[in-house]
Amino acid sequence: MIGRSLSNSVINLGIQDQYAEALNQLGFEFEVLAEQEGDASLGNGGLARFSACQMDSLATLDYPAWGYGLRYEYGLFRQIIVDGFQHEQPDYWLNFGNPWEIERIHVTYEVKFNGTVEEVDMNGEKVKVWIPGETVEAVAYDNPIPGYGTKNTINLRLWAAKPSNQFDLEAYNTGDYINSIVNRQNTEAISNVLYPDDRSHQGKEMRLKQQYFFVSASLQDIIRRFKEAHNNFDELPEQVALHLNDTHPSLSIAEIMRILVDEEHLGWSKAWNIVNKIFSFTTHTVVAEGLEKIPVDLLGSLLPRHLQILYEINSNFMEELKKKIGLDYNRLSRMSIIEEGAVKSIRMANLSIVCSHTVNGVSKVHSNTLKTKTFKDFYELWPEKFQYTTNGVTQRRWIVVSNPSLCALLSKWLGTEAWIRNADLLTGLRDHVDNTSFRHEWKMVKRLNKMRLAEYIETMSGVKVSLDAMFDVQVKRIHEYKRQLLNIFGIIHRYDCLKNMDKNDRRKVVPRVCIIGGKAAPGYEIAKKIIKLCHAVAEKVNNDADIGDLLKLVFIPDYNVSVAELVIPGADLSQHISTAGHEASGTGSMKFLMNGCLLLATADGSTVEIIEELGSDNLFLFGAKVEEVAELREKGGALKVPLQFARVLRMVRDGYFGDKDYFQSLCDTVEVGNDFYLLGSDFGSYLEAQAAADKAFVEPDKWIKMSILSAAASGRFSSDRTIREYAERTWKIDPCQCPF
Ligand code: TH1
Repeated sequence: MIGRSLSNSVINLGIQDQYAEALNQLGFEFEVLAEQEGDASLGNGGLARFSACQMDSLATLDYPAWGYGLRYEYGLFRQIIVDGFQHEQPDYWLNFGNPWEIERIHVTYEVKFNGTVEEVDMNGEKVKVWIPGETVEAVAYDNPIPGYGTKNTINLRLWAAKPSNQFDLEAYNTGDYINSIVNRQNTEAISNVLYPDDRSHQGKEMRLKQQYFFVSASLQDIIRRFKEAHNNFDELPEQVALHLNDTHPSLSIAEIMRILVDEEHLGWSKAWNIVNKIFSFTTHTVVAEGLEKIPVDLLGSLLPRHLQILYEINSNFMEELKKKIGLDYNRLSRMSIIEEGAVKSIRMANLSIVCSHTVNGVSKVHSNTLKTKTFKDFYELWPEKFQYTTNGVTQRRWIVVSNPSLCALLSKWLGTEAWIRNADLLTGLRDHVDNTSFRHEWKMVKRLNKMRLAEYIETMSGVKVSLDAMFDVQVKRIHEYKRQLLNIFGIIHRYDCLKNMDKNDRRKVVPRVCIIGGKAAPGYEIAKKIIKLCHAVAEKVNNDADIGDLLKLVFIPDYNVSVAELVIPGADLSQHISTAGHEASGTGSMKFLMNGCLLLATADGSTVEIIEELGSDNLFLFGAKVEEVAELREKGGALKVPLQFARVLRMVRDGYFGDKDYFQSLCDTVEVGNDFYLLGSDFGSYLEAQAAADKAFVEPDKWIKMSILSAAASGRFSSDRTIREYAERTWKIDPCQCPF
């Protein structure tokens, strides 16, 4: 999820001024031109954006790395809002061409599907041969990723599917010309569209095809490069580190075994010894239900040889495991790569753990959950495999590109631009926190960014907002666990209080502009209802002349990377309020932190580490802790819920915001006894945290100090730190500078 590339590229190449000057001479303004560029949205949310940040850091830190992915013709859908409802529109982002990519018409590989496996005799030895039924061609499109302050530029290679010439031959033989052309279109469809589901896996055939297509082309590319310099595979583990970014590419384990055993004839145990030294794996999810599973039937018909290989890996693993733990059948079945049951499936996470030398979590809390719950059995077996590397974000995009005025201010007061390559230097801001002119300049920068955001809000939604109000932002994918509903309930409560307040009391109230943005997966009904409720509440509140500027609610449509670049610098407060134990890491909070935005958050995911850096006095913390959640859930119907929560719920149920019937099922999800994400039990402390934020906001000096300290604490959350940890601990690679 790269977003736009122009600004980032000229900044990283260090030619920003010259480029702007050259454009000027041609009669164009850089800022205006940059906004014409469309976003590359080839992923869903945090996972995909994290990959983009990692690529930027890999390039900047001179690591010899490649990124691989799919060149979807349709990226993540565009969200439009009609009558408060989300509608999805195709993102045909290649319509005007993509100036950043280089088509490598000669870098193509055949990817095969379906067919049968036959056993043939080869020099007296029985070997398995896969006779595929369908062949597709993968064509490479290279997207250069320039590092900052280095000549090093790395490559993001994206694969597009093209029909293979084999079709033409078949058509010629059978004379079925028209059908062969239709088939061609089916094969091209493989890289057509990104699945818009964030975290839900439906066992769709096309998605599996996409995964294998991506894996097969990438591995052929990697092995071809390796073979150019080596005539056997002994050195593969020293020369190649393959990182599985979640389980989506984990079919590569079976694929590389197939290549080494069937095509390179290495023999199983030799191949296995190589394979289990080259893979490392990061899991980005928390709950077991979120883990990817592929139905055996589906896999068997699409990739028959791979299914055999997976069975063999599993059977060897089960044998080894029995030797270690004995005949504990429950545990054996929990750890098996194959899940027996109504739908027999491959557990991709188990596969990845068994075959990787390292299993990474994305934050401290997440890693603890992996060790004590999700993958407890595996942790007990291989404690040394489990590590954590906390996520990060690149300050090049999230400060330098998106907040030029803050960038200038930081360089001025730190006396250097070195923080752009070394974010730890941001701690130097702490030295100036009591300096009044620094604080004043800091405040001006925030105001400028708020102005930019206010203009955008007015253009997008027609709502005029006051710059004196606190800009309170929650932008991320819409999910029940992320609890946008808690935010909306808080806003309803605020509105209700304002309505019941006399004029004198109202004068003391801190005006708020509540900003919510994010996409719901097209099939996720509850998430879509949350978006509608947000609009229904906004409609009522924003048109209430009696309330005026005291409260506004705006939904920012089509949240994507470039919208984030505008929204994040303009936020005073941002919300990261997932039910504790559900957000593996969360990276949005790090971007806000870097931009001097205060956080209102639960102790979940990376927030726990942000607190370690920042101190709990400098953010607004609330809600149940990870270790309390299970007990609260057990209480069920006996759980204590504040009266205010019941009142807000009643208002929605009674149709105070219209669409009474439509919202009932949404209300059911948080009704006492059914409130899995614990909105009710966290509501009281949520309101307290909100009140504390209001109180701090009316003391500008205090607020600005907290804002400066937030940015000063953000260095640890640079993806440069993340990548360095991966390079040193997991991949064991050294920087490798461009020699000329
Ligand atoms: C996200 C996690 O939810 C988030 O907490 C984390 O910061 C981010 O990954 C980066 O580590 C995930 N997004 C997805 C998307 C899919 C499947 C699993 C995850 S986990 C499609």
